Parts: sequence; structure tokens; C-alpha cells
Amino acid sequence: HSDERAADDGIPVADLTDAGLTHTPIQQSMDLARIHGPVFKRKFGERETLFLSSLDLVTEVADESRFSKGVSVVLENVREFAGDGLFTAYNDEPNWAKAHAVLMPAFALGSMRTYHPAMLKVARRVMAAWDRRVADGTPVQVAEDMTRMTLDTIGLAGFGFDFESFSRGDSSHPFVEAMVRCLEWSMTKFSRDPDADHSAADAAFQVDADYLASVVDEVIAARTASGESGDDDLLGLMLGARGQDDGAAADGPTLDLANIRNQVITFLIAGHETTSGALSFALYHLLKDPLALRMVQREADELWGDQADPDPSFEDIGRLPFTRQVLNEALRLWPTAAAFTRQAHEDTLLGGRYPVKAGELVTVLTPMLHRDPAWGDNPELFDPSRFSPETEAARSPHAYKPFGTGERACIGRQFALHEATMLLALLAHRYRLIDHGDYRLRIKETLTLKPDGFTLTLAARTPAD
Ligand code: MNH
Repeated sequence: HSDERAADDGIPVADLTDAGLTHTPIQQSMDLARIHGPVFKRKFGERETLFLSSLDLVTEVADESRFSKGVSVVLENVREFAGDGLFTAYNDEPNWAKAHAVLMPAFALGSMRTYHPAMLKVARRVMAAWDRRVADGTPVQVAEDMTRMTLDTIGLAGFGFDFESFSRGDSSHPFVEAMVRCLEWSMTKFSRDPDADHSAADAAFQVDADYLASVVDEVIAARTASGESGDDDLLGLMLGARGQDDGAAADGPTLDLANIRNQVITFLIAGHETTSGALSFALYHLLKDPLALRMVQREADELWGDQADPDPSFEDIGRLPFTRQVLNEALRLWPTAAAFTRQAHEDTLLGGRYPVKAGELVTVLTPMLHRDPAWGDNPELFDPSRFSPETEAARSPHAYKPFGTGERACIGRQFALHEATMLLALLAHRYRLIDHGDYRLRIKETLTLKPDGFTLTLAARTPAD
């Protein structure tokens, strides 16, 4: 049921209150943008959210002199378990600037060299698991395995902590299950029936949130017990910048333990969930686009020939430009963190005609921005050549925002791309991907996007492939 009316300001309003609890808010909003165009308001009970998705309007809200990050209703809910961690901190919360300063060095391009061995180690776990599938012919559950791989990677590279996600048979680590339920709780809370009793759901949420916090304790305790400083990993940097108990400050900004705990939980979640979806969508598109797959294979073959167990160097990952274009294009069609919110500094007009009040939140619907006419006549077409250097140079930088924008953009972008480019190339080098079930894309939303029920079968590549 959608009750459409135009408000005084001429912006269409879609009233979906009667649709009830929505488990696909992003896909519903994409449908609304297709009906109403790139500016519409969506009503949830008493609340209205303004959605934007055209290049010209996003260019305006990306202007940091007029707008900055806004903590959306959904992110307010995420604060219930991630507190003032980097992702959910308010711009003016002092802990944001402090933690940003402490952690930035860990995400400089040079730092990826430090994480490379851990990333490769986990990539080998994926291949060991997939080799067993080749042997017994059973399908792999793609999103589940990508989540195992990205969780183990952020655990090892960021915190020296091994989740051992591939040693649990078909089940996932309980951290993932509790996290998914917490994210679903955050995503659906705003569309709840206001008259119903939600105390059972809220109590279950609290149990999960407490469990996530207990994993943080485990991660920190393991570091303390090891007696190692962990020097330049995320946890080492944060503990090294920990404020002294006697109140004396170390050099540079200091973090308190409550904030460090919020950062650990933030990075364990933000550091794996979206990368996992990006890899899953990239594999989906390679499965459906044999030519693109062939080009990824060719690029990997050039580096690693017919070696059975290649040993990719850090530098090799920079020599896989087409593989990276595939990831970029997968993130264009399905940006796995599919919306980000901006907040106006002062009363203003968008596009010279849509009034926005100081402090008002506006949400960018990234998948529709990524289908703006600036992308040409066939925006639904998967085409990695859109990210060739020449084509990219001719396009506005604001047409592509899978990592958000401005000062609060993703800190982990290079981390994600290094990890994902390496794995994709290794998988394409080693396996033939077989579309055994003629998979049709369905998307599951748990705040982030992932292909739902996506499986494929594998065969070992031979030199003739
Ligand atoms: Mn990440 C912020 C997308 C990988 C850690 N990330 C953001 C934002 C988007 C985003 C969009 C901005 C949100 C907003 O404006 O409200 N992130 C991604 C995607 C991938 C990703 C699509 C993978 C692909 N992110 C990662 C990885 C890490 C990480 C990997 C950590 C290792 N991201 C963050 C953190 C923030 C963030 C931390 C918040 C940064 C800040 O506000 O200072």
C-alpha cells in the first residue's frame, strides 16, 4: 500500500506505514526512486526521511562546507552496541577526532604491506575449503564463505585474533550470528508497529549485544595475555594510545577503554561485513559474465602462470587493475553499504528548490546514484570498462560513492580493496565457476546487502581452461 501525495514543497511523499516491518528497506526505496524520481520523502509512522539519488543533488550534499555526515535513525540504533566508535560517532564528539588521528596511520597505503601476509593466509583457507568442494562436487555457499574469510582477515590483521571460521563445518562463528541479529534489529526498529509490544525482541537484542561485548573482552584479553604490543595493528595502536590511569596523558591523543571497546566492535563489524558482500556480488557477476571472468583469469595467469600454489607478493596486487575494475563495478551496481546520511549546516535549498532545514538529515540512496544517467544508457549492465582510467577520468567523482564521502568516508577502503582483489584473482586463477542452479539474484538486507542463497560449484582449472 503506497499513499502518494505531494507535500507543500513539491517533494513526493511515499507513505509505507501500512507495509509494516520492512526487511528490504533499500530495495523498497530503489523502487520508490524508480517511481518518483531522484528526490522523494518516505514516511515511517511520524518520521519522514528525504532520499536523494541524482548526481547533481549528491554533488551538493557532498559539499563539506554545506553538509557533513548525519547519524541516521538506523545508526542511532547501531549506537546501542557500537557506541561512539568511528562509524557511529557524532561529528562533534571529541572521541571521533581522537580515534581518527590514532587509527589513520593503520590505513595508509603502506600499512597494507603489513596486513598482506594475514590476508594471504586467510585466502589460502578459502582455497583449502574450496578444494574440498572440488573433490566432493558439493556447492559452495558463496556469501557464507566470503564472510568467513573477511571476518578471519580483520581479526588476524587488525587484532592478531583468530576466529578460525573455516574450522566450524557449515556453521558460522557465533559472533556473525549475533551481529546479524543486532544489525537486523537496528534496521527494522524504525518500521515497527508503534502499538505492539517489542520487549521480547529488545531483550533478545540485549543478549546479543552483550555477547558481542564479551567477544571484545576476549580479543583484548588475548592480546594482554600474549604480552606482545602488536605494535602497528589496530589494537596495538589503540592500546598504545590508551590514557594513563593516573590521568597523565601520553604523547598525542589518548583513548579511554570504553571507547577502545567501541572501536573493536566497530572494526570487527565494519571491517568484514561489507567486504564480504562486495566479494559475493563480484563472484556473482563473474559467474554470469564469462568474458569478464576470462579477463580476470588472464590477468592472474600473467602473474602466476600455471603455478599450483602461487605466492602473491604485495606488489602483485597492484598489478591486477582489471580485477579491481570488476570489484569497482560490482560495488557500483550493489554498493554493500547502500545508503549514507548527510546533515545540513544551515537552512538551505537543494537544487535551488528543495528546502532543507539546518540539522535536517538527508539520505543518499547510493545504488540509484550509481544508476544516474551519468552512467550512460544501460546502467543495469555489468561493465567493468566503466572503470578503465580514461572512462573514469571523464566522470564526476561524485557519481560513485560506495565508500561514502568527505571526512567521514570509509577509513578501510584500501584494506577492503587489497584483500578483495587478491582473493578474487586467486579464486579465478584456481577454479572454474559453474552456475549449477542457474542462480537468479536475490538480495538479502541486514543493513548491508548480500546475494541471498547464492551457491556455485567448482572445478579445478587446467592449463586448457
Ligand atoms: Mn567502511 C565508513 C563502506 C570496508 C571501516 N564504510 C564507511 C562508509 C561507507 C563504507 C559507505 C561511510 C558511512 C557513512 O557515511 O555513514 N566500507 C564500506 C564498503 C566496504 C568497507 C563498501 C567494503 C567493500 N570499512 C571497510 C573495512 C573497514 C571499514 C574493511 C575496516 C577495516 N568504514 C569503516 C569505518 C568507517 C567506515 C571505521 C567510519 C569512518 C569514520 O566515520 O571515521
